[in-house]
Amino acid sequence: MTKQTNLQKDVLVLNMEQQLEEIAGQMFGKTVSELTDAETYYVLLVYVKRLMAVSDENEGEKKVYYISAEFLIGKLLSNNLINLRIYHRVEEFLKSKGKNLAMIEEIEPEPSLGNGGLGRLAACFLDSIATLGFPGEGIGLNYHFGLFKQVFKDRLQNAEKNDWIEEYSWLTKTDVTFDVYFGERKVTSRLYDIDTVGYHSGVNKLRLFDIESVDESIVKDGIDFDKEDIEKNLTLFLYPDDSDEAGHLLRIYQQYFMVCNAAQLILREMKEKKYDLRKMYDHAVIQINDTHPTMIIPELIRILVEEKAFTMDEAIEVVGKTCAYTNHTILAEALEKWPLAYLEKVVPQLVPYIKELDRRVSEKYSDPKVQIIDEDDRVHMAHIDIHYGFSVNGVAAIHTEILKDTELNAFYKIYPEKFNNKTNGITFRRWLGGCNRELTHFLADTIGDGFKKDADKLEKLLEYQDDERVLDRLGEIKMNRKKDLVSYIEKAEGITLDPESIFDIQIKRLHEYKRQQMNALYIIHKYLEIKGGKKPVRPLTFIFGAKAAPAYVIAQDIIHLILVLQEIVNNDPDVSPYMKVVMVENYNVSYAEKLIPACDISEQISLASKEASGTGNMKFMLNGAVTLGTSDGANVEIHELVGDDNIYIFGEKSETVIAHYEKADYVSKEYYEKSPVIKEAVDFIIGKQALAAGHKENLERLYKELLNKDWFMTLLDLEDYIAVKDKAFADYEDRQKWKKMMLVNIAKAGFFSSDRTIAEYNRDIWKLK
Ligand code: 26Y
Repeated sequence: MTKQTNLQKDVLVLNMEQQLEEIAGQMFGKTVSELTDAETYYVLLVYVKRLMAVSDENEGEKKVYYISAEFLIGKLLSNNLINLRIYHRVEEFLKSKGKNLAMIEEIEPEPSLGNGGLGRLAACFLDSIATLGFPGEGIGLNYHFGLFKQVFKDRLQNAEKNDWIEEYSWLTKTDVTFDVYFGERKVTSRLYDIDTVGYHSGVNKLRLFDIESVDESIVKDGIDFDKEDIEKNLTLFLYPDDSDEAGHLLRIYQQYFMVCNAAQLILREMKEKKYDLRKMYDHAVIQINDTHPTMIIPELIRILVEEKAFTMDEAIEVVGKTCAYTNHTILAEALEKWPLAYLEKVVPQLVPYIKELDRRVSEKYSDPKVQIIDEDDRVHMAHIDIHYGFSVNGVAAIHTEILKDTELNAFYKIYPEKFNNKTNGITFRRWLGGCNRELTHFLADTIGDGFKKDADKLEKLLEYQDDERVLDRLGEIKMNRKKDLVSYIEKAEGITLDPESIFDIQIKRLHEYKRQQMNALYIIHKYLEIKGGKKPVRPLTFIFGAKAAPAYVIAQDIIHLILVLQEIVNNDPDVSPYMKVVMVENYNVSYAEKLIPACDISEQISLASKEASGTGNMKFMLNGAVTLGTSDGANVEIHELVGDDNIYIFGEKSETVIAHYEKADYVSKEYYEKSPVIKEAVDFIIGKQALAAGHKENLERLYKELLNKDWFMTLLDLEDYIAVKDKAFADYEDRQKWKKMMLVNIAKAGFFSSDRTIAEYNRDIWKLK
């Protein structure tokens, strides 16, 4: 943090125009006006990277290491320009050269380093950690193809490799390499960095490890590759298919590779700064993002014992005071349990340590629910985190309560002091400033720009809830975003939408618990109503975006059903003037940035107790959408903040749902037989029309699943969902009242700034200066 680097940065900012001309000359032998949009993007990339390289780093005596299998960072150009506070100047300069910055932003490929909420949360956290000036870094893997690219063919999802890394990219190759041992077998890693600059603040780093010997050419036919060739495949994909043993092993290889590198990086820094390892916890706190990085605990203990002359007791104590765990789910299938035999194969050196950690637990506690290694010799990764870390947090109030009361109750009884809640948040720099500039300017003009540093100041907007001019401007801005989205979808999907219709949007990973199938059943119901002559007052537009894990069969079937409905509804001349269905292809962060500002109704309809938090719900609210949701995850807190009048809540509460699971007394067929409305909608799935547009195998499988299993209780809430959704559509017609609801939602969104979340992590867990 020398004066000189500050000066260097100031000079670069001051001479922005000259710098860009110089880089354009060096890279392309052109002046800026002569550049294509693509060339302009690379010139900006090089300039911004230079700027960040000479910016101050956030420094301090203690640092947070956020280890995560996913960092869903999204495109970085505009975010970096915003945080460096030069967006406007760059935009104006480019305009003077006949260029449009928004169009140039489109050129950037989106990094494919995450799959959903957990990864996007990690990205929002990096932004807030840097913005609050905390020293911290993210540590993860540099997946070459990351999450697959989704392509629809024949109304089915196809997975293709997502080749996102270009010659010029935000990645910076470093000269840091480490040896990583899988038993006797040695591989060499290479560290790449991505600078993450805070808003009006210093720079931190995202550390992404790669393997030197990776070979992209082994991927054939979509996303197929030899799962056993670790040296070549280790960092190709995020969550490789684990439906066979080789896939399981590959995930363990990836996880160990990630944490072994993380441990070496952290210990190297301890040494460089001459910190006392016996006081590691005074200088480092490791946040373990779900169980994917759990092996950092035995790995650090192993290194301290084998290489740093710690006793086992000492190592366990120091590591235990350094590591904290975040739980993101209560779904059993997502709580990782690795067979001991697999760990023996991949990382035999860790097994004695895991056994010792298990032995100490079983010596103290007899309850089988808290053991690390169970009777079937499976290692419960979360149990390692809870016994051997100092903090366990859930990601929304209701989620943390469920962890304490049911899922992790046995642990809560042992360690009540470790449990704490950290309700998720989102970075407003991307999810307001970046994706809705017009709204941001309007808010700043109306209530001042204090909200940019202190999100709670958005509450000032409440003073304008009866101001017709403000309400009308909010309505106008929403209409502008809807028009933007309409032109984008026209180009991207070839479907024409009506901006005057109500935009009802559900975008998130495809999972049965999130209940996209319930939304689809509503659409069928509406379709049949319109066919029967009952037309909605205003046309309705139902938009979906979702990727399904390639091995998740029912999820694929749900996508198929939605695409079949899209086909039937949009091509039926009796119906299409009144409703449209679109499932956008390859939903990702960049698409979300276009969809969210254009949304009227935000679908957050998970089965109560199943969605740990959700963060899309927060992004929608901030952009003036009204939530239609269950009492689940952060919806509960949104409800408390905006009050009954500014949200649509339906469905059974989590206690009821949990009781159904405990008693195993939910029978979906009973709901089907009891209700003609439900029956009609479900039967449509295997009716003549659907079968003509879709595939029998997929549709029948889904139909049977709903009737005979319905593990996530779609039919339980369907009637209430229909009633409350119809009410929301009717209320939309009182335009002034609706705009007031929009205003209240925006005004109350401040709580969901990830700056608040990170301040809480720091206050209760990290304790950085
Ligand atoms: C099975 C396995 C390896 C696995 C892969 C990915 C397990 C879990 C995940 C991802 C989980 C995830 O994204 N969870 C979401 O985390 C968000 C941030 O806390 C929550 O808002 C959201 O409710 C939760 O589903």
